[in-house]
Amino acid sequence: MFCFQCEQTMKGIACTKAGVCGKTAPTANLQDDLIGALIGLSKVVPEGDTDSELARLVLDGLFTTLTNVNFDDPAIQALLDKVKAQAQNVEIYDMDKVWHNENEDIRSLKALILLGLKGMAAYAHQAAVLKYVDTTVNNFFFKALRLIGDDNASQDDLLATTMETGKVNFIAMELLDRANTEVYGNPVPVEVPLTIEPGPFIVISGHDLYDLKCLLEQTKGKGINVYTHGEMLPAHGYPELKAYPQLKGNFGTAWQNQQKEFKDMPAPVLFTTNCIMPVRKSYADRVYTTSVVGYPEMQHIGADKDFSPLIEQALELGGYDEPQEMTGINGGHTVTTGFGHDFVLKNADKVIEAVKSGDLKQIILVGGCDGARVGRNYYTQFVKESPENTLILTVACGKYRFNDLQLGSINGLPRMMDMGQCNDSYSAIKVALALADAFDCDVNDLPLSLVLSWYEQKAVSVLLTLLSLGIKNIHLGPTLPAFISPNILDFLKENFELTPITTAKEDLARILTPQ
Ligand code: FSO
Ligand code: SF4
Repeated sequence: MFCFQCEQTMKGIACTKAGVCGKTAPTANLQDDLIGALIGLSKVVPEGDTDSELARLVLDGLFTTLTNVNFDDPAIQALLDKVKAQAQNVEIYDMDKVWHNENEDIRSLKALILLGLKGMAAYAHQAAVLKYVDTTVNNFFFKALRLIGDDNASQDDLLATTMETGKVNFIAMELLDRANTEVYGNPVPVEVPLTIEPGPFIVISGHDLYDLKCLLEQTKGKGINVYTHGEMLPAHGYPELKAYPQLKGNFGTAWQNQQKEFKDMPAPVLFTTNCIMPVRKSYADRVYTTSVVGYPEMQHIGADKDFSPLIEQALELGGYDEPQEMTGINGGHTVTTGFGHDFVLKNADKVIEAVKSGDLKQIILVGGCDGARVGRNYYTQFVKESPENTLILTVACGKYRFNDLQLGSINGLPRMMDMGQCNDSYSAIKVALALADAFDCDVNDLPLSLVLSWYEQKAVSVLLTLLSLGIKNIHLGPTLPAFISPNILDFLKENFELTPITTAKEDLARILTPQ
């Protein structure tokens, strides 16, 4: 096996014997075959003519191979068979030609494109579930896969396609934003309790709001409470979802703590997307997967979204007898979310006024994934030490490091605003572009800094989007991706001023010093 797609890759180089994430070598090889088959398929499909069913298969295939999504070989094999059945002459492209390409810059660019595609597939998949599809996005998957499978692809072509991946991912994120806000309404700010009430409950993890909606419908009037987990937290802000009285609060913190947090939980948990970790015996009887998620021997809920097995088990287990006062990482009892672009832009005058009066010196997006690496406490320190004249915007699961802190307010706006899941980076970009308009300046001249944390491939696609929009001076951590070669890194540093994080103190000082 060879895999270096995520931040926790072995020794910062690659997993070659088994994945640090728990992925076995046979599973990794099967996933490579699936990608190879998708590349093979892209070569036999007429260009620019992808029907939506075929595109959906590509989304399923790519999403399945994201970090912490599917560990179940029979499920991956079934998808592989489905791809091969699409045309008579689908050849499985040998992925070793990518992973072990003797030109490390070509390998690096092909990896950047492929991993960006995987992230984008996750977003397009979530949108497609709500029947929102986009032809440009769908066609691009095939075009980019073809290029990855082209042994003579030039560095220039690959570089151009890397940037195009970012551009198209922006369309995919916009599509998903439209899907979520049109179907569930524009998010509104909401305070979410971390206390678990007595009685039966179900925990729902991952990013898919449709799965949550189905679960809320099916638990109506059954005396079962529903708690979000991980990236599902921002669901509380959507009017159509928060209207369900049994959607009570949020359970636990970010994905990497699940093995500890689910251990004694008297309730079932549903994984709708990443991040599922190797399931420990202590809670294996309570884990359910759906959609592209899979784990050996766990019960999988199919496309009919019949959640009755979870509902029955929740009732049987009965939940806690007493309220469980759980807290965030910093001891807080509640967290807030729901600060999407609609809310922030409606309050843009307050932000603009605060900047003009000097009350607000810098807006800082501290966003991205969480993970197990110790160095990630940088993000907690960064937010804790950010001065009172800064506004912290955040997205994705890295926020669990600081989202229970009380940071006060500026001009009536909370100093920390959770804009949502990683895909809601779209909201942050939309706000940044609108502010640039209002100040009549380039987005890079705004009092705005980006301090990002990455873990898996959705972060890669978001980073490519930011670069494709010409957004510079991004601070990236906790470590740099193994798949970026020294030359490509130099290119990114020179052209986009991409900067590795240092210490919270140093980076804050640099960000807050006028250039
Ligand atoms: Fe986190 Fe996992 Fe959203 Fe990622 S839950 S790490 S960027 O999958 O998707 O932020
Ligand atoms: Fe290793 Fe990450 Fe790949 Fe898992 S997903 S095998 S941890 S690089």
